[in-house]
Amino acid sequence: MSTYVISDIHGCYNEFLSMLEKIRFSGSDNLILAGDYIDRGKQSYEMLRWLEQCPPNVLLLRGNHEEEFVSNVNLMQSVDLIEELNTNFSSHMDTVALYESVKYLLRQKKLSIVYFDLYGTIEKLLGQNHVTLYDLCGWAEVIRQMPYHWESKIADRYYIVVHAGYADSLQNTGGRFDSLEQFFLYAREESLQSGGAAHSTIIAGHTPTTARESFAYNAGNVFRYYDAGKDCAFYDIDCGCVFRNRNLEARLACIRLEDEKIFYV
Ligand SMILES: [Mn+2]
Repeated sequence: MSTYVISDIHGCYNEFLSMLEKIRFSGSDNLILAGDYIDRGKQSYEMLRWLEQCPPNVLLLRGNHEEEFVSNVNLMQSVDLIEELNTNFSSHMDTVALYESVKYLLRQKKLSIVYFDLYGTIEKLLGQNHVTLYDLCGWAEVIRQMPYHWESKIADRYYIVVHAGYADSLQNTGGRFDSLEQFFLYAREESLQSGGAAHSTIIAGHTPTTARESFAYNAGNVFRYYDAGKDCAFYDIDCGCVFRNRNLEARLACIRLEDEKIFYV
């Protein structure tokens, strides 16, 4: 039995399946997915369908892109109520009309929100996959069940898996985050500067190791940093898979916690 972690699939469903094949993932293994299943990539729909029927030995954690997806769906539901649109949740055409209403109200600056469907994922789900508000609400509900982090002892080491970074209190994070949850979802170099936990290994994603300007740049290899003072290791396993069409270094990574072996596709 092994425990695997993958992060930042971003709609790269085929690569995700290739990875499951490569690690010969089976019913006796566990898999932790560290969030950002959707947006940017071509197969967000396939990922969402996979999430809604994912096997019991898979733990789904939340990424910032999921959090934002829920906000988008919440906004659509609010507009439906406030504008009294009486959207039929099972009607694709009604859902498209509601989407257009939200866009219209945003253009008219009649909503307090600036961003809506920033990556065009909902537009694509509507245009290519003919989804309905019922589908969108179902996926939002799956996401609302997702915890922000997971922790457990494996082979005498304490492991924490989280989307972006881990901190046990907001105190030392310099006031840049409103809540610990925001830190879990959005931390970048802060996860090294003010995050961490004593005698632990943290596995996160969020910052592509293909981004040359980022703290975690490592030419598309998994980034590892060890803080000897805290005895805390930090892994960034987001190797930028979704950018592979414009970056030769980009790929999907997976780490096995029992021996910290890394796999790539
Ligand atoms: Mn992210």
